[in-house]
Amino acid sequence: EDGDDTNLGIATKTRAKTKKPSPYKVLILNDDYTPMEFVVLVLKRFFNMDIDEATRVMLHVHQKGVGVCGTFSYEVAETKVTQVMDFARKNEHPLQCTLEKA
Ligand code: TYC
Repeated sequence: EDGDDTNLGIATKTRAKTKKPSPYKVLILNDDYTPMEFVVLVLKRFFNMDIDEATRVMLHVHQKGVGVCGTFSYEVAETKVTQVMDFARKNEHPLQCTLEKA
């Protein structure tokens, strides 16, 4: 029981609204030129996957065209996309990465 003294003994617990951030998926796209090894490295480096998970996700993308790297707040997802795109460009690979509301 909380709140003011107009409360006639009825429990009326309230919470201040804490805004949970809406989740965003980071997606990686297939292309014909980026080496499989490089994609695995990206998944390990930026999404903390182990070698088995990174290989599984990379092969999924290779076969299906797109795959999910993870789900994050908008801010973190945007940062991951920028990091991956910068790393791919620096290494002269056409790898594309984007985000989508989950
Ligand atoms: N299709 C690429 C190849 O055959 C491998 C690849 C996988 C590229 C996943 C991008 O997101 C990707 N070398």
